[in-house]
Amino acid sequence: MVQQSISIIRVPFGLGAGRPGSENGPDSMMKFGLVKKLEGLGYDVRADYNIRLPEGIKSPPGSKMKHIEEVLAIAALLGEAVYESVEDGHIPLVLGGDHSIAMGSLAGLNRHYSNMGVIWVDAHSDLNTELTSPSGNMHGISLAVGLGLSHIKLKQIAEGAVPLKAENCVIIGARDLDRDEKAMIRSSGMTCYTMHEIDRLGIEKVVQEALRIAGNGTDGVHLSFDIDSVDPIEAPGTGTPVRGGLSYREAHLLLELMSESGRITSADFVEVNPLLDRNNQTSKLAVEFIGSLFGSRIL
Ligand code: HAR
Ligand code: MN
Ligand code: MN
Ligand code: MN
Repeated sequence: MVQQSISIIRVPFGLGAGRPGSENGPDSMMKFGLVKKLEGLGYDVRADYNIRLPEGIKSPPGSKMKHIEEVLAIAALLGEAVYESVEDGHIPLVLGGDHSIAMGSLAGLNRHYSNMGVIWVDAHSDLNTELTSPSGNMHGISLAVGLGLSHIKLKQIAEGAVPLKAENCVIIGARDLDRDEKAMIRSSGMTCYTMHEIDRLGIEKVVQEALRIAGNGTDGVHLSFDIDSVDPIEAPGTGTPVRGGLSYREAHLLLELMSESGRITSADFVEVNPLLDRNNQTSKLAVEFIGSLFGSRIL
């Protein structure tokens, strides 16, 4: 069997969020042993991408969406890196940064996969557009961009990228949705498992269904994991914590089931904010969770 290789792509960028700190996420996850953990699981690990904002890119003051030019510049560079790594046969593992960077992952992956499914694990749905965003924060619109619902199109980020199909996109863990986002979920026909459904159905059933929906007729499944999906008791180090989230055990099982399925072809881990953390517990948790996604088992 050929050894599988993971390409870690660091994106130390936090301007898509409303508060600073998530730009330190990649370094923090690296510091708490991510490479060693993945190597210990038998992967060949490359960590050669570090996506940085080029000099001189600055949004005009007063634009409704804050730091839009910076976000789009990072997305274009990340899209290139993700595309290159997946074309080279590596599994892209993108470390954020705030969740606006997912636009870059989606655009780049979209050039390689012709019909990709997405599982978006998040307290939020990130389905605002520039018209509906209550905050102007770019991390609140990234899934809308992926679905072609925003004026910002994936093809502006990576040439040839087409929108995702709503029928192959699934949100898990939602519990803080804006009014227009709720309408968007209903009208788009995508699947959203809120915490309410997780409580009623159980996380195992939800994950099985999500994998089925995102995997149905698709040639790849991208997992975009926002650490604020996890309850702030376990993951306090994040910019927009919302109580009532996934327990440690639910999040852990979710990632193990995704690993077991063999369906996940790339992943983002975003919104880890070391400045807001307590004793680095969120960074360490993220490293542990990435291990679960890549096959770490209790026994
Ligand atoms: N829905 C709100 C907005 O658009 C809050 C978004 C919160 N951000 C995230 N993304 N962490 O998941 O501003
Ligand atoms: Mn190469
Ligand atoms: Mn998010
Ligand atoms: Mn979120």
